[in-house]
Amino acid sequence: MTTRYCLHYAPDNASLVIRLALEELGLPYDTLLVDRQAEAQNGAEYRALNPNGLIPVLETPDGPMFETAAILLWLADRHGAMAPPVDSDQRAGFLKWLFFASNTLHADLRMLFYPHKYIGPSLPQQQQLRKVQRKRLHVHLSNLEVAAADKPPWLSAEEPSVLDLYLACQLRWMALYPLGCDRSWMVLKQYPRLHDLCSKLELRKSVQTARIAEGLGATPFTNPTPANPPEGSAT
Ligand SMILES: N[C@@H](CCC(=O)N[C@@H](CS)C(=O)NCC(=O)O)C(=O)O
Repeated sequence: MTTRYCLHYAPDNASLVIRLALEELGLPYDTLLVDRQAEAQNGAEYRALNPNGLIPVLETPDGPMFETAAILLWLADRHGAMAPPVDSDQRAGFLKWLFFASNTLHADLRMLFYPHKYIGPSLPQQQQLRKVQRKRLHVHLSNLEVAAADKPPWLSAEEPSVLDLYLACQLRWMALYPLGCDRSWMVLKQYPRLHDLCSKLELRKSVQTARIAEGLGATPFTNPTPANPPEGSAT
């Protein structure tokens, strides 16, 4: 029997990466909206699935999973696609950048989006943290751009890897959030190989499906506009 997954999601949240992976893998799934306006991610029901109160959660036959990269790797391994297999000579390169995307890039992005959670309520301090984070993110993207130059099959290749999806979504969020803040610092074309990856992904059916489901606009990665979802809200 084919497993039917259940994705706890909010539009344009990290759950978008998992939706894209499920679509690419052609797996059956249902979605359950996490109402961010009501802070449902902090409610007892949601914390029973993810005690950290973070979106996404994917319900699997092995129990609820959280942490975007863990879910991506699990799906790729379980379904034998979108990542180099364990015995491949490409596995090491793929894993190191996947972990980087999760524990450094995404973690740094969170500080840009939620500075109060890291440095407290002082606005000047939050501004300072954001300034530092923007510089860090530029360095990270420059390093990824260099890694992409070698054209590894798990980065910017014709067939997307779970890492490609994760990076494209993070590039989108960097260019869009936080709404109402200066975002001119992020110009994707400064990173032509990452731009190329985003352009290629935008042609995929998975992206078109997610665009409609989450109201992401015509060019969600190369020229993102704020989400206008049919249900729920991004923040
Ligand atoms: N490390 C987590 C981060 C997930 C994350 O930052 N989720 C955001 C939505 S994009 C969230 O739940 N934000 C709500 C909050 O921080 O209260 C992962 O990789 O899944």
